Amino acid sequence: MLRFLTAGESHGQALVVIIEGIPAGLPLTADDIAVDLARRQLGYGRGRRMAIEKDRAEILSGIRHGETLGSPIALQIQNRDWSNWLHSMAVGVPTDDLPGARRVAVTRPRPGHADLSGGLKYDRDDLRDILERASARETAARVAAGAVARHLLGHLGIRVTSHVTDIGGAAIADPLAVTFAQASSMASDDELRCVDPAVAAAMIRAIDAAKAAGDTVGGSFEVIAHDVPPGLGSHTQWDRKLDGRLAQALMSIHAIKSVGIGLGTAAGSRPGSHVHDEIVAAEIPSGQIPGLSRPTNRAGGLEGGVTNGEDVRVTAVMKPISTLMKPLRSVDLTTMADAPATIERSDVCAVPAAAVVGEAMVAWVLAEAALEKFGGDTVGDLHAAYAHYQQRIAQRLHRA
Ligand code: EPS
Repeated sequence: MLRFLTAGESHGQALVVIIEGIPAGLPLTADDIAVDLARRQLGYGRGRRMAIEKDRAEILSGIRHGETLGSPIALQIQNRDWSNWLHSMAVGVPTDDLPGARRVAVTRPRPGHADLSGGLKYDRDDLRDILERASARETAARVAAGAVARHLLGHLGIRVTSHVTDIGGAAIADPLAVTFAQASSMASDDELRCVDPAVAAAMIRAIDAAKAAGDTVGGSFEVIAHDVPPGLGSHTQWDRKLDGRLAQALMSIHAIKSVGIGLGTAAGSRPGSHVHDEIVAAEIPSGQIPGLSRPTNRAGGLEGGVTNGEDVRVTAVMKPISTLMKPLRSVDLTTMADAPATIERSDVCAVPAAAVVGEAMVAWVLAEAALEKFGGDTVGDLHAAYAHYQQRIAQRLHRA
């Protein structure tokens, strides 16, 4: 069983993640995790916080001499900004000698944020008690966990990438036409993560316009997993269907309002002949099933909740961030009088960063499913089971 838990407030001391179930013998360093953490910090339209942070995961346990031990892996990402919040975010009752700004309580909930519902649910006068944990800063911890999962998948030859398909209406015409090779060949410091330069330029204009108007923009991204074997997930029970598990994982990312697999919502308005992917015999397979090819991949690599050997393609739609510099109407909960919503330092657009978080969550779910199917307490056991399975499929299809 593979699982992870995160802890940490946005302006607290650190983010923490505990990962359990990674087999022994996986080579892993803090540098391996740093690559994805750096990618998550990028993106045109991010706020000033990203200039303060330089996210790096310190490995506290579970790894010795560069290899996993099979024991829980604990990672910690320091919040550099913490030094400016020692008074406001003190764990104990703050004393006057603590440095950092004296911030007034947040009492005017932002429409779209967890402020109002969280404040009522947890009975907090200062909505900061909610927004600190509701903040998407938490996704840094997820990306660290996802980087570990990505490494494990790499040992099975499975790779995961993403591309941004829409920001504020500036959209790629046919996201499914974008290949894994195209998406994964983008520079790791690409600020938009969009494969079409003309669309990327329009995205920049959309972000600039939103910023100038004191507004925010959302968009969508697609995560693509390549060289995924057939048979991950199962058709036999609702909570084992991999499409459902991927949807839950992506939907849990901050501000995500919709998730689609393959064609996604477009599948509802086409006839079956324009939705399903024909199966043809071919010497060169399109995916991971020897001797078979699928000329299209509208199913996004999932049929019956099971991977079918084609690329797994999952899209997610992100709403615009809810902190607006030109705030929407709200109510001050201390006086119950109309008042503009609170303004917190935030981002104008975080879709490119969300795409990196999406990769992490997809990598996590695929690693979970791969470990369920192939098992093993060591990476060697995992490899052996995987090789045996590939051989069995080749024999079944008379390819070996
Ligand atoms: C952050 C994501 C955003 C930030 C946050 C860091 O979180 P939120 O969901 O709260 O808007 O803007 O930074 C701040 C809260 C800040 O102090 O600027 C992230 O991805 O790390």
